[in-house]
Amino acid sequence: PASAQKQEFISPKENVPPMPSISIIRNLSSDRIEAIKGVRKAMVKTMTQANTIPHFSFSDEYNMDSLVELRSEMKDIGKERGVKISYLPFLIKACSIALHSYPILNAHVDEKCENITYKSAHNIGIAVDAPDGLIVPNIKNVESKSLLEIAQNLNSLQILARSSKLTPNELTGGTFTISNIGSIGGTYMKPVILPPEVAIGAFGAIRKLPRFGSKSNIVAANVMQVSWSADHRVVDGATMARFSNQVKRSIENLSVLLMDLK
Ligand code: CAO
Repeated sequence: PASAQKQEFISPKENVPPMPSISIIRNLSSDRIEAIKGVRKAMVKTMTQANTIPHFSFSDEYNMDSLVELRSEMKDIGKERGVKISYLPFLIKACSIALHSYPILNAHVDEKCENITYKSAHNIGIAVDAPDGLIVPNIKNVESKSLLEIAQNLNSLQILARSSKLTPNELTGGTFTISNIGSIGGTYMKPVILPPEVAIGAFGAIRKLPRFGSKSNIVAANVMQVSWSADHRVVDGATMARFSNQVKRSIENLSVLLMDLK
Protein backbone atom coordinates (compact mmCIF):
# COMPACT_ATOMS: atom_id res chain seq x y z
CA PRO A 1 0.00 0.00 0.00
CA ALA A 2 1.01 3.62 -0.55
CA SER A 3 1.18 4.21 3.22
CA ALA A 4 3.90 1.58 3.56
CA GLN A 5 6.21 3.29 1.09
CA LYS A 6 9.43 4.63 2.55
CA GLN A 7 10.06 8.33 2.69
CA GLU A 8 13.47 9.40 1.48
CA PHE A 9 15.41 11.65 3.81
CA ILE A 10 16.66 14.87 2.26
CA SER A 11 19.16 16.90 4.23
CA PRO A 12 18.03 20.47 5.04
CA LYS A 13 21.41 21.60 3.71
CA GLU A 14 19.92 21.25 0.23
CA ASN A 15 18.97 24.48 -1.43
CA VAL A 16 15.41 25.26 -0.31
CA PRO A 17 13.83 28.32 -1.89
CA PRO A 18 12.94 30.54 1.09
CA MET A 19 9.38 31.78 1.54
CA PRO A 20 9.09 35.58 1.34
CA SER A 21 8.38 37.04 4.79
CA ILE A 22 6.85 40.29 3.49
CA SER A 23 4.85 40.60 0.28
CA ILE A 24 5.79 43.35 -2.08
CA ILE A 25 2.94 45.86 -2.38
CA ARG A 26 2.24 47.01 -5.92
CA ASN A 27 -0.79 48.94 -7.06
CA LEU A 28 -2.61 47.24 -9.90
CA SER A 29 -3.11 49.64 -12.78
CA SER A 30 -6.26 47.73 -13.82
CA ASP A 31 -8.35 44.72 -12.77
CA ARG A 32 -6.73 41.40 -13.52
CA ILE A 33 -8.51 38.07 -14.06
CA GLU A 34 -6.62 34.92 -13.20
CA ALA A 35 -7.79 31.36 -13.78
CA ILE A 36 -7.96 29.25 -10.61
CA LYS A 37 -5.71 26.27 -11.25
CA GLY A 38 -3.04 24.03 -9.76
CA VAL A 39 -2.76 23.96 -5.97
CA ARG A 40 -5.44 26.65 -5.62
CA LYS A 41 -7.89 24.58 -7.71
CA ALA A 42 -7.22 21.56 -5.49
CA MET A 43 -7.90 23.79 -2.46
CA VAL A 44 -11.25 24.86 -3.99
CA LYS A 45 -12.31 21.21 -4.30
CA THR A 46 -11.13 20.05 -0.87
CA MET A 47 -12.37 23.06 1.05
CA THR A 48 -15.77 23.07 -0.68
CA GLN A 49 -16.16 19.45 0.41
CA ALA A 50 -14.86 20.32 3.90
CA ASN A 51 -17.51 23.01 4.19
CA THR A 52 -20.20 20.29 4.22
CA ILE A 53 -18.74 18.88 7.46
CA PRO A 54 -20.24 20.20 10.72
CA HIS A 55 -17.08 21.37 12.46
CA PHE A 56 -16.65 22.09 16.14
CA SER A 57 -13.54 23.65 17.60
CA PHE A 58 -11.82 23.31 20.93
CA SER A 59 -8.88 25.36 22.19
CA ASP A 60 -6.46 25.31 25.08
CA GLU A 61 -2.99 26.54 25.94
CA TYR A 62 0.05 24.38 26.62
CA ASN A 63 3.03 25.35 28.75
CA MET A 64 6.04 24.74 26.50
CA ASP A 65 8.84 25.44 29.04
CA SER A 66 10.13 21.85 29.13
CA LEU A 67 9.94 21.44 25.37
CA VAL A 68 11.67 24.77 24.68
CA GLU A 69 14.56 23.63 26.89
CA LEU A 70 14.77 20.11 25.47
CA ARG A 71 14.47 21.34 21.88
CA SER A 72 17.37 23.77 22.30
CA GLU A 73 19.57 20.83 23.42
CA MET A 74 18.33 18.48 20.71
CA LYS A 75 18.65 21.17 18.02
CA ASP A 76 22.45 21.01 18.34
CA ILE A 77 22.47 17.21 18.30
CA GLY A 78 20.26 17.33 15.21
CA LYS A 79 22.63 19.78 13.56
CA GLU A 80 25.52 17.31 14.04
CA ARG A 81 23.41 14.72 12.22
CA GLY A 82 22.29 17.11 9.49
CA VAL A 83 18.67 17.26 10.71
CA LYS A 84 16.77 20.42 11.62
CA ILE A 85 14.88 19.86 14.85
CA SER A 86 11.88 22.14 15.36
CA TYR A 87 9.06 21.74 17.91
CA LEU A 88 6.87 19.89 15.46
CA PRO A 89 8.39 16.37 15.69
CA PHE A 90 7.62 16.29 19.44
CA LEU A 91 4.08 17.56 18.88
CA ILE A 92 3.52 15.12 16.02
CA LYS A 93 4.73 12.20 18.17
CA ALA A 94 2.65 13.34 21.16
CA CYS A 95 -0.43 13.42 18.90
CA SER A 96 0.32 9.97 17.53
CA ILE A 97 0.67 8.51 21.04
CA ALA A 98 -2.64 10.11 22.08
CA LEU A 99 -4.30 8.82 18.88
CA HIS A 100 -3.73 5.28 20.20
CA SER A 101 -6.09 6.19 23.03
CA TYR A 102 -8.61 7.95 20.76
CA PRO A 103 -8.64 6.00 17.46
CA ILE A 104 -11.83 7.76 16.34
CA LEU A 105 -9.64 10.83 15.70
CA ASN A 106 -7.41 8.86 13.32
CA ALA A 107 -10.26 7.78 11.09
CA HIS A 108 -11.85 8.39 7.71
CA VAL A 109 -15.56 8.79 7.02
CA ASP A 110 -17.13 8.22 3.62
CA GLU A 111 -18.87 11.04 1.79
CA LYS A 112 -22.38 10.03 2.92
CA CYS A 113 -21.11 9.51 6.47
CA GLU A 114 -22.31 5.91 6.59
CA ASN A 115 -19.05 4.22 7.58
CA ILE A 116 -16.09 5.07 9.77
CA THR A 117 -12.74 3.49 8.92
CA TYR A 118 -10.40 3.43 11.90
CA LYS A 119 -6.99 3.77 10.27
CA SER A 120 -4.19 1.59 11.57
CA ALA A 121 -1.37 3.82 10.30
CA HIS A 122 -0.86 7.28 11.75
CA ASN A 123 -0.10 9.20 8.56
CA ILE A 124 0.13 12.69 9.99
CA GLY A 125 -0.51 15.47 7.48
CA ILE A 126 1.43 18.71 7.89
CA ALA A 127 0.03 21.93 6.41
CA VAL A 128 2.91 23.51 4.51
CA ASP A 129 3.01 27.11 3.35
CA ALA A 130 4.55 26.55 -0.09
CA PRO A 131 5.16 29.00 -2.96
CA ASP A 132 2.19 27.57 -4.94
CA GLY A 133 -0.12 27.78 -1.91
CA LEU A 134 -1.22 25.51 0.91
CA ILE A 135 -0.27 21.86 0.52
CA VAL A 136 -0.61 19.04 3.03
CA PRO A 137 1.88 16.20 2.58
CA ASN A 138 1.87 13.52 5.26
CA ILE A 139 4.46 11.65 7.29
CA LYS A 140 3.70 7.96 6.98
CA ASN A 141 3.52 5.60 9.96
CA VAL A 142 4.41 8.12 12.64
CA GLU A 143 3.35 5.52 15.24
CA SER A 144 6.48 3.49 14.53
CA LYS A 145 8.98 6.32 13.93
CA SER A 146 11.53 7.88 16.26
CA LEU A 147 11.63 11.63 16.88
CA LEU A 148 14.71 11.84 14.65
CA GLU A 149 12.98 9.97 11.82
CA ILE A 150 9.94 12.24 12.11
CA ALA A 151 12.22 15.30 11.99
CA GLN A 152 14.02 13.86 8.92
CA ASN A 153 10.69 13.21 7.15
CA LEU A 154 9.47 16.69 8.05
CA ASN A 155 12.67 18.28 6.68
CA SER A 156 12.28 16.29 3.46
CA LEU A 157 8.61 17.16 3.00
CA GLN A 158 9.32 20.84 3.65
CA ILE A 159 12.10 20.84 1.02
CA LEU A 160 10.00 18.95 -1.54
CA ALA A 161 6.99 21.21 -0.90
CA ARG A 162 8.96 24.41 -1.24
CA SER A 163 10.47 23.21 -4.51
CA SER A 164 7.14 21.84 -5.86
CA LYS A 165 8.52 18.29 -6.01
CA LEU A 166 6.00 16.41 -3.86
CA THR A 167 4.58 13.23 -5.38
CA PRO A 168 1.01 11.82 -5.03
CA ASN A 169 2.32 9.32 -2.47
CA GLU A 170 3.23 12.13 -0.08
CA LEU A 171 0.02 14.02 -0.75
CA THR A 172 -2.46 11.16 -0.22
CA GLY A 173 -3.35 8.78 2.56
CA GLY A 174 -3.25 11.25 5.45
CA THR A 175 -5.22 10.25 8.54
CA PHE A 176 -4.91 13.27 10.88
CA THR A 177 -3.57 16.76 10.20
CA ILE A 178 -1.52 19.38 12.00
CA SER A 179 -1.14 23.01 11.00
CA ASN A 180 1.71 24.89 12.66
CA ILE A 181 0.66 28.46 11.99
CA GLY A 182 2.87 29.56 14.89
CA SER A 183 6.00 29.56 12.75
CA ILE A 184 4.35 32.50 10.94
CA GLY A 185 2.63 33.98 13.99
CA GLY A 186 -0.69 34.17 15.78
CA THR A 187 -2.48 32.37 18.56
CA TYR A 188 -5.81 30.67 17.95
CA MET A 189 -7.12 29.38 14.65
CA LYS A 190 -10.18 27.49 13.46
CA PRO A 191 -8.56 24.78 11.35
CA VAL A 192 -10.60 23.18 8.59
CA ILE A 193 -10.80 19.39 8.39
CA LEU A 194 -9.30 17.69 5.35
CA PRO A 195 -11.90 15.12 4.24
CA PRO A 196 -12.10 12.13 4.58
CA GLU A 197 -10.22 12.80 7.84
CA VAL A 198 -12.20 13.74 10.95
CA ALA A 199 -9.85 15.93 12.99
CA ILE A 200 -7.16 18.58 12.64
CA GLY A 201 -5.04 20.63 15.05
CA ALA A 202 -3.46 24.06 14.77
CA PHE A 203 -0.59 25.37 16.88
CA GLY A 204 -0.03 29.06 17.56
CA ALA A 205 3.26 30.82 18.22
CA ILE A 206 5.12 30.01 21.42
CA ARG A 207 5.29 33.29 23.35
CA LYS A 208 6.72 34.28 26.70
CA LEU A 209 3.76 35.35 28.83
CA PRO A 210 3.14 35.95 32.53
CA ARG A 211 1.46 33.00 34.24
CA PHE A 212 1.03 31.81 37.83
CA GLY A 213 3.73 29.46 39.14
CA SER A 214 3.21 26.65 41.68
CA LYS A 215 3.32 29.09 44.61
CA SER A 216 0.89 31.53 42.98
CA ASN A 217 3.90 33.65 42.02
CA ILE A 218 4.06 35.24 38.58
CA VAL A 219 6.48 33.50 36.23
CA ALA A 220 7.53 34.05 32.61
CA ALA A 221 6.13 30.98 30.85
CA ASN A 222 6.51 29.79 27.27
CA VAL A 223 2.89 29.45 26.20
CA MET A 224 1.44 27.97 23.02
CA GLN A 225 -2.23 28.17 22.08
CA VAL A 226 -3.66 25.07 20.48
CA SER A 227 -6.88 24.76 18.46
CA TRP A 228 -8.54 21.54 17.36
CA SER A 229 -11.43 21.04 14.95
CA ALA A 230 -13.34 17.79 14.52
CA ASP A 231 -16.27 16.40 12.57
CA HIS A 232 -19.18 16.68 15.00
CA ARG A 233 -21.14 13.97 13.18
CA VAL A 234 -18.74 11.32 14.50
CA VAL A 235 -16.62 13.01 17.19
CA ASP A 236 -17.85 14.69 20.37
CA GLY A 237 -16.26 17.58 22.21
CA ALA A 238 -15.41 15.50 25.29
CA THR A 239 -13.30 13.13 23.17
CA MET A 240 -11.43 16.02 21.58
CA ALA A 241 -10.85 17.65 24.99
CA ARG A 242 -9.55 14.39 26.51
CA PHE A 243 -7.25 13.86 23.52
CA SER A 244 -5.92 17.42 23.87
CA ASN A 245 -5.40 16.89 27.62
CA GLN A 246 -3.30 13.82 26.87
CA VAL A 247 -1.16 15.67 24.31
CA LYS A 248 -0.82 18.58 26.76
CA ARG A 249 0.28 16.27 29.57
CA SER A 250 3.03 14.63 27.50
CA ILE A 251 4.28 17.99 26.17
CA GLU A 252 4.27 19.67 29.59
CA ASN A 253 5.81 16.62 31.25
CA LEU A 254 8.21 15.09 28.77
CA SER A 255 8.82 12.01 30.94
CA VAL A 256 5.27 10.99 29.99
CA LEU A 257 6.21 11.33 26.31
CA LEU A 258 9.43 9.37 26.87
CA MET A 259 7.51 6.57 28.58
CA ASP A 260 5.47 5.92 25.42
CA LEU A 261 8.25 6.43 22.84
CA LYS A 262 9.01 3.44 20.66
N1 CAO B 1 6.20 28.97 17.92
C1 CAO B 1 7.41 29.53 17.94
N2 CAO B 1 8.41 29.20 17.11
C2 CAO B 1 8.14 28.26 16.18
C3 CAO B 1 6.89 27.65 16.09
C4 CAO B 1 5.90 28.02 17.00
N3 CAO B 1 4.69 27.46 16.99
N4 CAO B 1 6.94 26.77 15.08
C5 CAO B 1 8.16 26.84 14.55
N5 CAO B 1 8.89 27.73 15.22
C6 CAO B 1 10.28 28.06 14.95
C7 CAO B 1 11.07 26.81 14.66
O1 CAO B 1 11.47 26.17 15.84
C8 CAO B 1 12.21 27.38 13.88
O2 CAO B 1 13.11 28.04 14.76
P1 CAO B 1 14.70 27.83 14.69
O3 CAO B 1 15.12 28.52 13.45
O4 CAO B 1 15.19 28.40 15.96
O5 CAO B 1 14.96 26.35 14.60
C9 CAO B 1 11.51 28.43 13.04
O6 CAO B 1 10.34 28.78 13.75
C10 CAO B 1 11.16 27.97 11.65
O7 CAO B 1 10.50 26.74 11.72
P2 CAO B 1 9.99 26.01 10.40
O8 CAO B 1 8.74 26.65 9.95
O9 CAO B 1 11.07 25.95 9.41
O10 CAO B 1 9.76 24.50 10.87
P3 CAO B 1 8.55 23.78 11.57
O11 CAO B 1 8.93 22.34 11.62
O12 CAO B 1 8.18 24.39 12.86
O13 CAO B 1 7.31 23.95 10.57
C11 CAO B 1 6.13 23.86 8.49
C12 CAO B 1 7.35 23.40 9.30
C13 CAO B 1 6.25 23.26 7.12
C14 CAO B 1 4.85 23.37 9.15
C15 CAO B 1 6.08 25.42 8.44
O14 CAO B 1 7.25 25.90 7.85
C16 CAO B 1 4.88 25.98 7.71
O15 CAO B 1 4.80 25.97 6.48
N6 CAO B 1 3.91 26.52 8.48
C17 CAO B 1 2.73 27.18 7.93
C18 CAO B 1 1.55 26.24 7.98
C19 CAO B 1 0.32 26.93 7.43
O16 CAO B 1 0.36 27.63 6.44
N7 CAO B 1 -0.82 26.69 8.10
C20 CAO B 1 -2.07 27.27 7.69
C21 CAO B 1 -2.91 26.24 7.07
S1 CAO B 1 -4.53 26.78 6.75
O17 CAO B 1 -4.35 27.74 5.50
